[in-house]
Order: sequence, then structure tokens, then C-alpha cells
Amino acid sequence: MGEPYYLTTAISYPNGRPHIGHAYEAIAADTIVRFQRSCGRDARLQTGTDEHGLKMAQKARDLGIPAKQLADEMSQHFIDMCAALNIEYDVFLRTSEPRHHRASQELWRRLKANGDLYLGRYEGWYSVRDEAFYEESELVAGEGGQKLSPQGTPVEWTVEESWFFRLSAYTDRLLTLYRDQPGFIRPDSRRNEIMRFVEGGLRDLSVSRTSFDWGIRVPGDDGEASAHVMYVWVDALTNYLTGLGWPDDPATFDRFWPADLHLIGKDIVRFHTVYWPALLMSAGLALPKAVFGHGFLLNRGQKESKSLGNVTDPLDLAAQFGVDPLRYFLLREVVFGADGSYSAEAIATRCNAELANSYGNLVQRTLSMIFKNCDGELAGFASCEADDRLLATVAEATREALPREFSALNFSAGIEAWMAAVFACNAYVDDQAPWALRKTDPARMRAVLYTLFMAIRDLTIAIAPVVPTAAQAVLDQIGIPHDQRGIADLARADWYMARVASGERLAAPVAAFPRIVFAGDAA
Ligand code: ME8
Repeated sequence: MGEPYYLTTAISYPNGRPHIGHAYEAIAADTIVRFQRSCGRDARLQTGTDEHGLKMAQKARDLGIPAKQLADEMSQHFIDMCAALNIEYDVFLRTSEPRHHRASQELWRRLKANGDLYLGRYEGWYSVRDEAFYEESELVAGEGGQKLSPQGTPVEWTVEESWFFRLSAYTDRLLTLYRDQPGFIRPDSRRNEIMRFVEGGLRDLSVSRTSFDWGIRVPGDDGEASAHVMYVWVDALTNYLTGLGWPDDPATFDRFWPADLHLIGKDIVRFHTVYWPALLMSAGLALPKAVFGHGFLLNRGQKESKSLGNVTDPLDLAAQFGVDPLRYFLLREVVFGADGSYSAEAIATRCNAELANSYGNLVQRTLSMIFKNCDGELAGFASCEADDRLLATVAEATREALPREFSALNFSAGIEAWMAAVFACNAYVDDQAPWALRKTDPARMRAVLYTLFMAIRDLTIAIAPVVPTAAQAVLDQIGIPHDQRGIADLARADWYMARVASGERLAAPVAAFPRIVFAGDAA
């Protein structure tokens, strides 16, 4: 078994159906774990739904149904989204599960035992939409002068008896963490933002509520029922531990904790890099190695909203363009960490140029020529000398550049290096014109096709984490066994020798990426 690698996404609020932002995060996370597995690691992905709190309670009340029913119905849409987008998670955690209640209460007991919880009275601004407390100084004025959170959501004045967590006591330890581990908060722009916030001084955090009961009960002394439920973020963050079986299953927990990466959006970096490490320090648990705050996806540059009428269902996009093209587009088009924009035209244009016309065409014409001109026989290649220069270009892109960039979560840069190698292969085909060599120099034609065949193997294995279904179909056509499809296996040629030895022929190829035709397509 390879080295463990534990990746988590945010757990989504199931107060509505999944939107493009949820799909984006899930696709990025799935690509990371597939890439880590391809490199030989024992990678584990956890995702799920964040089902408690006022936001869920209010939505359920508006719909006239119990909160649990809302959570049950909506979380199923998130599970369905993962299935539709080919997200290979290991755990889908719902915070309403009993095991999660147990874990959250255990965390609470530890904070209490450490002397970090005390009873007080909360008076301040709260945003239900963000499930967050804000300082007066953070608020901005909306149209008509009403107060809004920095995220632009409504806030209400809240006065309530509450448990407090001594966050202020962790200010120095948090600043030391950010200084000693510069990679803890990524990208750097988010790190600077958080450091400024913490340097400004931290107040103790209100961590329980008494005005509603849709949440996890605060454990009372001597087992008596408490009137408090936990602040939803305390319970939500604990999900990362619950999914590893904490506190009941030390074997899994010890293997995978601390997490290698919490992948989240930029709006919730504060919860993950200030509150979460402080809670873990108090509970005596190790801290995650890194938190990455990705950017927001915008629909033609605009935030999606019901009032603008521009809300896109990610599953409609997947149905229209295909799951693999959608995955490819999102990771290729947007610099990971920055905000990005998408539109149907942009998806079609990008995928047609790169997946259909470049990579797909390379595969299709190479395999067709092997099928037609060589009767699909690979045996004839055995004595061929490959063109080392082209293969060196491909190897550099697929064994070095793409893995290096993907390890650093620079998906667009990794794919760009890969694309440059695809272009080099297509230029090689045009230059060598193997179709013309059939009559004039059949031995040379075989050498050219053999070179391309090996290049396609590398290119396909490298890009498989991004476009898993299409890549697996190409690897099936080429005949690489399932257990030899990793980046770690790129140098192996034994599968090829085995194919030659068995005398198996290549079948007529099936297009990996047909051209996307869509209504707005002028071509
Ligand atoms: O924040 N583009 O849940 P959530 C990209 N329950 N990402 C986006 C986005 C967009 N337009 N909109 C949202 C929560 N996201 C909490 C998390 S974790 C312990 C609790 C991202 O359903 C957002 O940043 O509002 C977050 O990472 C994820 O989608 C879920 O958002």
C-alpha cells in the first residue's frame, strides 16, 4: 500500500440543489485524488453535507417541512451530483449521522476539559446565510443603507446566552503557525489576508446557540440535557475527523490524520485557518498540513443568482458537453486559486480545440493508421526504433511537468505543458506524413506509428485524472492492463511486450472526444 494521502472538500449546505461551485470543487478534489493514486499513493477523498444550523432550519420552516426531511432530500442531490460527475469519494459524510454527533460531542468535551469553554452572553451581528459572526467594523453598507456582511449577506443583531471558546488565547500560536508553515494557507494571497485578520487581534468565539434546536446538543455536565446546540461551524469542521472514524477507530484515524489538504472556497478560509486549527490545538490533535482556498466560478463574469435568472445546473452542463469535457474545461480554463468565468461557448471552443481537434484527433488518426495500414498488428513494431526526440518531449511533459504542476495544484499549467506535447505529436504526424510512407518506406511508417503509439500511452495516462472515462477508453483500446495505468507505471513496456507476444490486434478505434456541436456554434 502506498503512502497515505487524505483530501477533503468542504461539506455543502443542502438547503438547495448543488450549483456549479459545488461541482467545481468536487471535480478539482477528484482530480487531485486520482492524480495522487496515479502516483502510487493510498489517497482518500471525503466529501458530504453540512446539515445543521439556522440556515437549514429557516429554509425547512419556509418550506413547511422538518429540517431532517430537507437534509435527506437535498443531500441525495449532492450524492447524485458526485455520481454524475464521476467523483470517486471514499466517504460521503452527512453531519446528521449519529457517528458525527458522537465525534462532535467528544471534541466539545476535550475543549471543555482543556479549560477553553466558558458560559457568557453573545451580543453582536450574525449572518444566517454565511452562518458567521461579524464585528461592527467589518460590516458594509448595502443599498438603502442597511448593514451587510463583507460577503454582502444580511446580518441581524443577536443577543443570546452562549458558550464561548477562548480563541483569543490562540492568537500567538496561530501567527507562529502561519510563519513557520508558509504552505499552511494557500494560495499566498489568502495567507496574507488571514495573517492581517489575526494580527488585528482575535475575540473569543461564540460556539453555541439556545434560540433553536436543529443542531448537535452540547453535552451537559453529568449527562443532563443541555439547552444549547453547538454553533454549526464547530460541528461542521469536525466532519473531517468523523469520516476517519474518530474517536472510535484509531487505526484509520492514525493512518490518515492529519489531512494532507482541506480544499475549500475562498469565502470559508477563515473558518479553516483560524477557528479550526485553534480548536484542534485545544483538543490536542494534530493540524492539517494545508488549506487551499480556490476561487469562485462566475457565469459570464457574473455571480449566479435566482434573481438574475442565470443559475446553471452543473448536471445540465455535463449532459450537454459530456462529463470529461466539463472537467477538463474547468481545470484548464481557470488558474486554480483565482476566480474564473465560464459559458457554453467557452466550454465548446476550448474542448473542441484541445480535446477533439488536438488530442482526440492524434489518437484517432494514429490508431486508425495502425488498424488500416498495419492490420492492427503491434508485433511488427517490435524491431522499430522510436524517435527519441519526440518521446523525450512527451516524457518531459507527462512524467515531469504535469506531475510537478498537479502536485502544486497548478492544474492549468500542468495541462498546458501536456497540451504542448500533444501539439508536438500532431506536428510530428504532419511532418512525417506516415500515410505517404506506406508505399515508399513501410519500415519507416511503422517506426513513426510506434513512436506515436508510445506517445499516446504517456499522454493518456498523464491526463487520466482529469478526463477519467475517455482516458480509460483509450487505454482499453491500446490494451494496457488496469493495474499499469498510473504515472508510476509510465516507464513500463511489459504490457506492450505481452500484447505483442499474444499476437492480439488493435481493433478499429472509437473516437475519444467527438467534436461538440452546440446551438451557438458558428462552425
Ligand atoms: O460553505 N464557485 O457550504 P456551501 C466556486 N457548509 N466555489 C463555490 C462557489 C462558486 N460560485 N460557491 C460556493 C459551506 N463555493 C459550508 C462549508 S466545511 C466544514 C463547511 C464553494 O454549500 C464554497 O466556497 O455554501 C465551499 O467551499 C463549497 O462550495 C460549499 O459551499
